[in-house]
Amino acid sequence: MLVDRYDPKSIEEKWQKFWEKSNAFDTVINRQKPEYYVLEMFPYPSGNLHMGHVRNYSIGDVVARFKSMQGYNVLHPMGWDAFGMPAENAAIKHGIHPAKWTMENIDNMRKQQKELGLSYDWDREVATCKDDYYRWTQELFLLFYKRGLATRKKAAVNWCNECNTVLANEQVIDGCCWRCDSEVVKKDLEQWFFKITDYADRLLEDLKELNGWPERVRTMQENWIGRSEGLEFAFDVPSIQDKISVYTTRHDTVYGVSYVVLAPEHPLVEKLIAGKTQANEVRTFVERVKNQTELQRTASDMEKEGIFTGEYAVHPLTGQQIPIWVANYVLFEYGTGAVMGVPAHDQRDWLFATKYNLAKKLVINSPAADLDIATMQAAYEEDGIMVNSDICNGLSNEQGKKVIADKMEELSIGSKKVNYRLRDWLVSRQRYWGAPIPMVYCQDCGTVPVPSEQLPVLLPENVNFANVAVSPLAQVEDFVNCTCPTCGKPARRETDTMDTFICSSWYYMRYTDPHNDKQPFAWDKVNYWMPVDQYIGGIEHAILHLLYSRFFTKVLKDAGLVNVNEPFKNLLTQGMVIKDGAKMSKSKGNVVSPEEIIAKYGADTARLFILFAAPPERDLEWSEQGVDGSFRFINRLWRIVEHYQADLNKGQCSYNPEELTANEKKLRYKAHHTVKRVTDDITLRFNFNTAISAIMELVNALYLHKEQNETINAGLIHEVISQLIRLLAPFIPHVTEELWNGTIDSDSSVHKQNWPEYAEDALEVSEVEIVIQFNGKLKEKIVMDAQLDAKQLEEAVLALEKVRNLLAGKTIIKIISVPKKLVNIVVK
Ligand code: ANZ
Ligand code: ZN
Repeated sequence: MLVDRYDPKSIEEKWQKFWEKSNAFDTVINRQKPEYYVLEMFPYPSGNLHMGHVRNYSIGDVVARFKSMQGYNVLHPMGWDAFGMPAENAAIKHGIHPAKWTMENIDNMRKQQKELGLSYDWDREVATCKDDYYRWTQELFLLFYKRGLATRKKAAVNWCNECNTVLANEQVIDGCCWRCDSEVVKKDLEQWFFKITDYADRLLEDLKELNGWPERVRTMQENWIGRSEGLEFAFDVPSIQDKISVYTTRHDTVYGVSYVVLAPEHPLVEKLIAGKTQANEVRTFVERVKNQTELQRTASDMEKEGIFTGEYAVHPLTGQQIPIWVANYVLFEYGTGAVMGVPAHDQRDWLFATKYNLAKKLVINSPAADLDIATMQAAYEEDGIMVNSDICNGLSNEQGKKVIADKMEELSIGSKKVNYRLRDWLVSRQRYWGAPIPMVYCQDCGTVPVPSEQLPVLLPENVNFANVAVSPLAQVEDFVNCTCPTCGKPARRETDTMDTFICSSWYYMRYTDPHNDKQPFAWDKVNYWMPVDQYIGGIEHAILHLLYSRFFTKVLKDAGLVNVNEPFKNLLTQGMVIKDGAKMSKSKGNVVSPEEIIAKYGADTARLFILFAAPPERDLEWSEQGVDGSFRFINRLWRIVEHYQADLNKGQCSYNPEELTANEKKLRYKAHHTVKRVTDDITLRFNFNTAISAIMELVNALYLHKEQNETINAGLIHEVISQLIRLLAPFIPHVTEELWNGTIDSDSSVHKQNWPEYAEDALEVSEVEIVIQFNGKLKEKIVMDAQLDAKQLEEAVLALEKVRNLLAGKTIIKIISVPKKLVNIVVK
């Protein structure tokens, strides 16, 4: 029995307890059913859920519950991306241990998630900071090492002074730290790298397979990988008996070279200036530029700076003397760290040559109008016809590219080359709260991996967080001093920890076998569930997490641990939650806390509002009236079901569709039509907002039906309300459970029901709107009997008075009649 007033608080607590006790969402492998893996990006345990989380999880929960009702075996897990800086900062600031801080936050956020009624299989929960998880992260690190994909090398790396640690390239956003937004500087350090560049071509190529990803994300990854096809060739520098290799994608302009530029970090710089009068001046320049950020060096609106080395190179095709410069805009890490300067055809070089008075030579002429270098105001970067280019004169520059590349290859001066913008992934961090890198340095044996059976390398608990200048682990003697696993002599342990993006690169596979203590996951389990069918998360991970996870999956596939090539088949990037025109965030002070909304209206209202207010991929504007409207809708739903409950309690009885009254037919049509619309909206587009508004219309139709009819067709009402409750179950799981339980069936859960299906015959409408055209132009729209065939329809239309009037004085040439749609009369 239903009470007469909707009371979210008692209902929600009751059903949450019930689901938990009955293990309602526990998942096991079941080969009788098709499987479906839906996943929301696991959160960092910051302490409290925000509306962005609520949105993310509500979307995932609808998909999970919908697919489950459709007969899929659904995996829907949740866990914690639990290592990382904020925990450590809390330790530094408030003296609370990162482990304690993290676990308390997890407890609180899990409680909040449970209050939202999310259908997670909690038995599969993982936290990356627990040793039963990071033990396997360490194992995977060793696997990368064994496969030659983890290497330690010295490089100029990104350093954040605020976070006191290095950062990967992907974590530097516009020259600033992704986490704290302070400026990133370069430091020469020895660090661990994952060789993601070995997979650059596959990461790029396989983007084509990802049809279920937003185009935007694929493009972002494509640009980040940045494949370019060019030519690498060398200029001789006789005075130092050496060569300068350059990489160019515009070798068609090679006859227009007027200088060669080295990156300040280039090893030849010192050799070129040794003993020269300007040596010190160049050195001062180099030191200054090295401290500039990459952004300062490359942004197009930043002034380029350079200095002449005093030396000349020999042009390989013309034999000309070419001055050698050093400039800030050449990056050491890209290509060969040196470029040929072609002022006439590269705007950056144009500005540089203008500033330093270097020669400009036109070698590509515009096909539209002759160019003159003396009057040009900017570089000509377009395609054109080659001039001043010896054997290539008269060719298109595309043809010229080929001729020059072939010639250089023939003369063994150069070779065609593919370059990627993608750099290796810097994975070591000088921080405490991460998975320790399982390596040991021994004087005799060198770098020695910790043997698998000695894992985990546990994080020591007693650590000094006060001295932030030195990595915390490096200050723990007991941790640092160890014995070499190979020779048993005293050795030193690696004190860096892993980038937390390593932990999050494989968690979705661990979910498939979370309690395995022999391996990261078992072959049969991971392959039963993988790939993730639907992944849902924020666009901010378009490159970072999503690229790393793709890389991980490919490496693990090569290592024979999993048999999929790509981890995430479909990706949905949800929009932001906006309030008063700005992203809802603490710093903007416009936060509405989920707890507050749940306390006031209940979780079902919060979920319904969030799902109804905007399609998942669009930004969602928070609105108090909207929340209130959702609450009122649930109340309305409650009252109509309550109104009919006596009839519903009788159980299902049959009705004969042929014997329905016109009003009953209309209601039946509306209900079945709604089932179709909602199913399509969810399946084809995840358009939850339009699905919900269709359901709202059905509720309106029920109210209208109630007003218009004194007699009740119990069979029909039972069918319609049973459909209605099931349609709403994925969106508002608590109240639908209560309604189902109180009226349709007190012995079963609505969430274990089949998704409603529609009967084709119910969709047949008795009347339809017919469009009447004259010579293809719309004249009238008239509601007519839907059963008319083409001939009958034509006759009926011609019999209409309006049509007869329109026809007066005209001759009919032809009539096109399409049943249920239109009649087009061709007249003269
Ligand atoms: C000569 C030239 C003439 C260029 C011209 C362009 C236009 P992508 O497509 O990104 O690979 N380049 C090469 N290495 C560089 C480095 N380490 N730092 C800064 N710039 C570098 O770009 C390749 C082009 O970027 C190359 O082609 C080179 O400039 C520049 F009319 O060479 B080009
Ligand atoms: Zn040793």
